[in-house]
Amino acid sequence: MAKPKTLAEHLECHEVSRRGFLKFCTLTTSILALPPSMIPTVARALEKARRPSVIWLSFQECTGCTESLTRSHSPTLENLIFNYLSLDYHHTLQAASGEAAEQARAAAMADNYGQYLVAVDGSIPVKDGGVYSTIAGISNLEMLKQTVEGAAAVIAIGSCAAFGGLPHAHPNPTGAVPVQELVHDKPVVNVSGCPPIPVVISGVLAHYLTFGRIPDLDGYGRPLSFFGTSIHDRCYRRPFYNKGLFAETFDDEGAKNGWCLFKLGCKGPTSYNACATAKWNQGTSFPIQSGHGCIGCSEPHFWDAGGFYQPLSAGIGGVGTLAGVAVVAGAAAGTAAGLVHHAKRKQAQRQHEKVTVADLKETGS
Ligand code: FSX
Repeated sequence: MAKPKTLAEHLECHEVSRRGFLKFCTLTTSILALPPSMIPTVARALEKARRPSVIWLSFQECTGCTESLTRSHSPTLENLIFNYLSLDYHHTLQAASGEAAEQARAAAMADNYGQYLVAVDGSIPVKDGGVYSTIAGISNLEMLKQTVEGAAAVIAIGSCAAFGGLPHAHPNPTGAVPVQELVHDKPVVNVSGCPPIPVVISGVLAHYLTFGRIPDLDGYGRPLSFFGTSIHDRCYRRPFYNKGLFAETFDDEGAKNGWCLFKLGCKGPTSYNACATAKWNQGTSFPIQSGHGCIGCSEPHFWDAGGFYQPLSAGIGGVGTLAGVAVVAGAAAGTAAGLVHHAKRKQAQRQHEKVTVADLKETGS
């Protein structure tokens, strides 16, 4: 078998221009939240990188995660990155079907043993031996076990794979569980969201490609660089929140003036994701910008928690009887414990940034 090529060699074979490569490096640097001065260093690191093989497994899900990824338009990072990876198996996107598809999975596992990445979307049914979802004659449970065995790391894409999601919601008739309940001997990255933001999926892959390791994670196993701050922290409606200006219904003057949606059930203060900064549809908008509160789809148990249109808590800083900024500031953090938690996340994020820059210096020497 031919020795795997470095990215630089692969690009040369495929006649990708230097300009195209540097564009990719610029996007990667930006998505990794590194300063523009790091672009040459990222370029040096990527030139030497080897294209990782990615095996993508889809289990109990609605295909929204793949839909999300494919909603990107050229020339975005999402499109570029698939030139920089070897996506060897993906039920929805691959041309092969039936036995040929399964042969592709087997070949990718054998050829890249110990080095390939497994991306999983959807949860895994384990009740009654996993009979409730099968592919190619084997249960999802068996396919996950087989495929993960020789993997370097696993990326759980979407809230179903990360936390169980909709299939896991009460009464969970198939006994659906997330990847992290079944995989204990490999690193697992949770890219939650229902669906997850495409640039977050590609950002995690870009991080692995650049540094050869998974990114630093929060307490729920999510990459800190995308899940390190709450939606509320980055929300452009935050100044209205701080002033105590809230929409009370979806069609009142407050709503028309773009005031805060907290009283309409927005879960931004307790939801961690990059929607307010990365946004959707090539940075066009995100739910809050479109007039609907955040439903917290990237947090565990969000389906069972429900209450999409109920304020987080009537007592959370006394928003019902607003007396001024100080009161609302209390709601911003939720509780003193929330503030401590938030500070810890910030500290971890700063640490992460230091580590990634240091790693790059090493890799790109
Ligand atoms: Fe789940 Fe994804 Fe929601 Fe759907 O693959 S996270 S139901 S968007 O499709 O798994």
